[in-house]
Amino acid sequence: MTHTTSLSQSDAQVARIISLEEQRQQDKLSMIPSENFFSKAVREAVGSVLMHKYAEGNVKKRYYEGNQYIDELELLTIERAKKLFRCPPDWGVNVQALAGSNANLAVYLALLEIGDTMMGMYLPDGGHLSHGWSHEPKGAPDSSDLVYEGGSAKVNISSKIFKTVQYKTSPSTQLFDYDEVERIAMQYKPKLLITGGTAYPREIDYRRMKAIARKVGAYYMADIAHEAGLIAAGVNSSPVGIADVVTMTTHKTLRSGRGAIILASDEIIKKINRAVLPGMQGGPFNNNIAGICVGLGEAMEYSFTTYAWQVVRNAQYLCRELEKFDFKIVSGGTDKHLVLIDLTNKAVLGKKFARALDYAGIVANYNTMPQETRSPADPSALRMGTPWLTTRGMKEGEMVHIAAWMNRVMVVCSAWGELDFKEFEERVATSFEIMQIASEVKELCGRFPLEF
Ligand code: DSN
Repeated sequence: MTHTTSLSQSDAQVARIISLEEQRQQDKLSMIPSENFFSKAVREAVGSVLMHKYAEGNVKKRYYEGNQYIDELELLTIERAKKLFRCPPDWGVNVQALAGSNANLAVYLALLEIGDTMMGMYLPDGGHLSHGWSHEPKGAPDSSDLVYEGGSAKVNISSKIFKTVQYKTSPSTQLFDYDEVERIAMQYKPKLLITGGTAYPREIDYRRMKAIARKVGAYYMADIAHEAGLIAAGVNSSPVGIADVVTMTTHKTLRSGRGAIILASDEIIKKINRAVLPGMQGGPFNNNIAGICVGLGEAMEYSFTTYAWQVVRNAQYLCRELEKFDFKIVSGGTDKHLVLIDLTNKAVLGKKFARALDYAGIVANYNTMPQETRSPADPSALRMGTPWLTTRGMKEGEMVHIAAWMNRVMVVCSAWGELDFKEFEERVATSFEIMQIASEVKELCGRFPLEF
């Protein structure tokens, strides 16, 4: 074996795993809203020789020699991000944070002192771990109050080093009650107000949030990880130029490989750059930055705007079709790529339904929901999304089939809703009807092949 031997010749075990994963992606409907399928160009850039180079520091201020081309790449990525997200002229960009949580932590380290208070969305309602999560070790948190102060079990590093307080969605609408968010902010006086998360299907009023932050003297950070591509395309509204800092991951709706981008005023971005390095990371992953750069280039094309509109249309159509089968959609619909289904009126809840759907070839994830009464390990809801299917070229007609298949899966497995998880899975795995649905799903996928 030499340095130039191909993977299939040098490591049959890893080659086999990759080939099986390719087949899985090809044959199933990937509907986890935070996933997408990247172009060959993005994947080529990520797999390139750029991964060999150390580039600690910022453009033209590196601690290692030989970074002429890495500088050029990082600068190009920054310029593309500024253009795509329509940054004000006095805003800067960081593309080095390795992932979304790192990006958020870098913002906290740049803007807060240890022990300061941050205020974000309540995790079970659809917030994100990195916005601060702690809870009492036993029992579900009290769901009657619209504010959550956390508990003694500090789960995320953000809650270990900062005080975290969280606002919930309104129990009647499952939407933000901005007056209530303002009341909570006035009471707790956070130094940082955060919006964004993983399962809020509606647009956020960024101007209102900024006004609340301003009123209490807080910075405002908008985490747009999920909807970054929709914002870039102008399909969702943008917090850029409104919030003090905007963070995002690049691999969800933005379809640009794995990584993160931080946008902020030049003054704030300087602090953030220092928080990323030397604050918490070493050398950036240049190959991932190249993937981001290529993805941003793709997102500037007209076809990406069409794609983003179709992502939302597909999600909205899916909601409509699911409602015909008495699936309850959290907040009554979606403005985005994601759909949260409240299964409390069904015989099978999120965890079992997600597993049954996977056997049927539809890959989603179980999720908590507003007013959740169950554990996050076995919650009431199912979260789905349309970014990947839309990349495959699927449209409204395919959503009709998907909703009907989902209903068939629910009808079949409802009879086993009371079984424990292991027994439930055994029934599902041997069900002729589920196998039949899986083969219909595979046939549909075959008509929208992925190019590996
Ligand atoms: N894991 C991501 C998601 O699925 O939404 C968030 O980090």
